[in-house]
Amino acid sequence: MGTGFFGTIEKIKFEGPASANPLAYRHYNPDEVVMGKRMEDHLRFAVAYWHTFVWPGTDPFGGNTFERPWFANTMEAAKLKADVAFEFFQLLGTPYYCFHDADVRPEGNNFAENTRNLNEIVDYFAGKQAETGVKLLWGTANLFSHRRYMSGAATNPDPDVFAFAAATVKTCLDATMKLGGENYVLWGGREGYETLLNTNLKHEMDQAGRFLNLVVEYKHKIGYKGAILIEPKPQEPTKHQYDYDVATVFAFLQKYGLEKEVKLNIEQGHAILAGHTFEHELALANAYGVFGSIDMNRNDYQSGWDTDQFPNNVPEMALAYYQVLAGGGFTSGGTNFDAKLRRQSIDPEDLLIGHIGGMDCCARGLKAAAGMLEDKALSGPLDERYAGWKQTEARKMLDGGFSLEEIEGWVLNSNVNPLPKSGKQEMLENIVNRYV
Ligand code: XUL
Ligand code: CO
Repeated sequence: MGTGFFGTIEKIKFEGPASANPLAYRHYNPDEVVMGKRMEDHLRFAVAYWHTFVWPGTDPFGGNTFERPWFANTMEAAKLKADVAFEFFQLLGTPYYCFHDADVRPEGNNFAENTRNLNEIVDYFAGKQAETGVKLLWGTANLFSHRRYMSGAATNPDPDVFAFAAATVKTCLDATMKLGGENYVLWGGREGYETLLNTNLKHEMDQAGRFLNLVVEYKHKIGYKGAILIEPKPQEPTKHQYDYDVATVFAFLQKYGLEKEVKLNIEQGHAILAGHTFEHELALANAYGVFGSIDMNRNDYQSGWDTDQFPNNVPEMALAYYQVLAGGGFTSGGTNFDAKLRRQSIDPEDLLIGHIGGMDCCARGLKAAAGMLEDKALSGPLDERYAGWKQTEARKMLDGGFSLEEIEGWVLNSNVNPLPKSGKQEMLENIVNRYV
């Protein structure tokens, strides 16, 4: 017996591009083979528990617009929420989900109560996962909503908060491992500052470095095989977040000796907030060897804020999946929809429709990206542009075989006299438009 929350809606099926059924996939066809791999195995979709089942539709001017029967701080409500969530995953056919501890368990009065509640719900989830085959893409700890975290968690001036947060991450890593979670994510919720007037920046960075080292040490101690991922974001909630973007996080990882231990979960909307394109952030993570997973949710380009909307811009997604595929595709990572409905979308079916649209757009982006890669439509011209570096002298310049004086000698003796060449941007943009 189901919960009845989604009424008579049945499992969402692929009906092809001509279908006008809002409760069908037009492009996401899990078994379709793209570049030798099933679409489902490429995209590895995950539903975000928090936005889909916890967010009540508030904004700064108004309270809840969503009324869900599980909105109560009790274990009974948490289990009803889990029942609905797993029904939802099955209706959509999404293979994965993600959660924060605070999304899934009632809030307790202290650490011991929180842990007891989390463990009870983890056992409940384990049963649901076994029943349905749905898997955990990543777990994480909410170290930002409770008022104890108002001045940060790992970077709080108060060591008691650091300790509470560290102990909480331990329990969440235990929970993630128990549920077979393939990654553990740390987004630096309130790890940042509002004003330097009350902030010892160097002390806080050292705290954050120690905190992450503790997590990595514990991961190895318990033999957790999943990836530890940091999710960059430049601002919101704090004015300046320490994990600003991929470049900033990589420098942080290097400084604290973690660049081989930790990878990145890159969110589309956060990349835009940082003044980058999503593909820039993905390309940089690939270049540094720290790409892990993605949160595929966009912002409203006019609002300049983190609106966490479902993706709907196929050309942007094609360029994003191009980077993902060019880097070899996901290993432990996947495509998590860290996306919420608009607060007027109050019907249960809206939850499905939001995800269906996002999944269809991702599928179109993936197919376009695969087409470009298979045809070498972009990599061909790119290889040609850099072909000069295959020459003997060029290789010597790069691999240390030439000093500055030797380069001077080569330029003089061979009369090196470069001629400018077209960058062909418009031609390349037109090529992309042929595929999307
Ligand atoms: C916040 C955000 C988080 C993380 C998980 O902007 O993206 O939901 O994805 O804590
Ligand atoms: Co996110």
